[in-house]
Amino acid sequence: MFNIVIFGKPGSGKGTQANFLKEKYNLYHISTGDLFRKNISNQTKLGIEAKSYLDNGDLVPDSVTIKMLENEVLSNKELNGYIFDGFPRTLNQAESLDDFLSSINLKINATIALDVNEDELITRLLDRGKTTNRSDDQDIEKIKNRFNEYNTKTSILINFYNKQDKFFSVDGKGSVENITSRLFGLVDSLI
Ligand code: B4P
Repeated sequence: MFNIVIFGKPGSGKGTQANFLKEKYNLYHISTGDLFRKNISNQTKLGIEAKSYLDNGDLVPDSVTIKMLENEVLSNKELNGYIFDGFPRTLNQAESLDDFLSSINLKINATIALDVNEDELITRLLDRGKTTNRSDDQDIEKIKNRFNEYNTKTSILINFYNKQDKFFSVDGKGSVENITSRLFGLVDSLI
């Protein structure tokens, strides 16, 4: 199996590119953001708990997120691997993911970051906010809070995966097609 973490700041295109990667390499795509939004729209207990965090652009507590991720992996085992989109986002999540995967004889093969500057990200997220009902995309202060969450809690994972020789960065600016080609080139060289 080949398991990928797709990594980057909010709006860097993780979800967009994960959709192409999953098709080409027959991977199961797990987006923690999408899982939370599905639970919120179905008004499940998990969704009710997560809603205020998403609305404010805060990270949902690890206690909730890690269990949800593990259940999703265990329920979907048939494909060539997993693409983890938006997970891990804290050191605790990254360590838990390594421990959990190792308990089922799997590991992360590569963490691939999409590198995009914050000005471009603000433009992308506000644009999406005009056409969807995502409240976290409609307010610049909430977007800045999401960057702050990334900078204080998530960016340390670059070092975590670098130490394991699993961290790769791809230029995330330009057309979606060009970025997809860069990602395919990188993954082909690693498989
Ligand atoms: P996510 O759903 O992961 O949202 P994201 O980081 O904003 O999006 P992504 O990077 O996937 O960007 P996308 O491709 O959509 O998280 C939302 C919230 O959920 C978090 O703030 C947090 O509260 C919670 N959460 C999720 N996971 C968690 C975890 N592990 N722990 C705790 N909390 C968690 O692209 C963005 C936009 O850019 C789109 O409109 C897209 O069309 C556009 N775009 C993409 N590529 C482009 C390109 N090349 N050029 C121009 N536009 C582009």
